[in-house]
Amino acid sequence: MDGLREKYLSEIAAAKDEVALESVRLAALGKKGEISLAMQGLRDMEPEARKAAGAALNVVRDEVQSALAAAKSALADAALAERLKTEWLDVTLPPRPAPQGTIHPVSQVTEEVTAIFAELGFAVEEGPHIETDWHNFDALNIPAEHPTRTEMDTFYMARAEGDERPPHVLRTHTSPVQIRGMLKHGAPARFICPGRVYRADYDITHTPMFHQLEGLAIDRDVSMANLKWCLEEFCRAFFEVEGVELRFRASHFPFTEPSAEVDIRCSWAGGQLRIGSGMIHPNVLRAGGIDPELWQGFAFGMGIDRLAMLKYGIPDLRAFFDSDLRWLRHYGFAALDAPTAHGGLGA
Ligand code: 2U9
Repeated sequence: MDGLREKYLSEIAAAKDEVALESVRLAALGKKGEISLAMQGLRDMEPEARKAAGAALNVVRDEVQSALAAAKSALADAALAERLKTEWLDVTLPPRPAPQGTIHPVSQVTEEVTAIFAELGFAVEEGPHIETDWHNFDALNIPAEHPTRTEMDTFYMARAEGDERPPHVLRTHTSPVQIRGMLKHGAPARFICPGRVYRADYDITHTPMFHQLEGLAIDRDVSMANLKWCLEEFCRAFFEVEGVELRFRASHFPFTEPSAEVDIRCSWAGGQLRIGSGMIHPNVLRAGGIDPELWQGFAFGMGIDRLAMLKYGIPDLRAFFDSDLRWLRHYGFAALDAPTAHGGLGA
């Protein structure tokens, strides 16, 4: 008995892994294992001797069994500890590789203005960047001889040879999106159109592609008073200052009548923002399929890039489109820093 006990306890202690341990278990306690066979051998013994040997053998079997269980759990613990050494993960570390890009100020400001106008009940409309000249000019009451139509200002798309239809243009403002929105939804309507626009212009303050935000509200009795309140409310929310100074002065646009320009003094940025606005011209309402005898509306337009420059103190417009990662790391925003009206809009 002692021989069996010593033999298996030392084999168990020497087993290096669970496979080795299993073969010790089989050798000792398997169907043909040494201890199992010895227990079967008890049957041929005299009752007295069987009783004593049986009891001793049970003790050995129990001891070997519990040594096996203990060794098994120790080996499993050791295997797990070994795995954890290579598979640990510090979930408090920032993600790697470190993100290279950030949210561009234009994207951030677009989200900000969308959040503000959403609070005021404006939906968002989007449309094509390549437009028919009807949607971009005619529908907006811009006469055929108007200077913005010249190739000096507008990018015209080439037509195939022999195709005599008027050429498409890269939209010069987001106004055609508003025409499409009016044709699609009818009146009453309230939506904004943020997006890229294109003009053949390049100097310190102009880039051939820039971003506009336009908006309109059409109802039976919408007035300039509603327009003024709306723009004041917007400026207060966007610049997050109470005493924003706004000045309305008469202006002229083909698509609005009467028209007003709003100058916003941004003393903190040492600059000024101009918002064009007015009551939508009856010809424009008609082009949008809306009866000007029944409905009226206001519209406004402003530059998103300019909004970003003033709010975040970015001096040079052209750097917006240089794709310079150092600039983007400096002026960009964290991806999880999404603007909401309730959570604070800016950084
Ligand atoms: C429809 C009817 C009217 C939108 C308007 C302006 C005046 C305007 C400029 C400001 C700075 C463009 O980015 S900018 O250069 N915009 O002056 N925009 S009224 O009027 C509309 C638009 C669509 C159907």
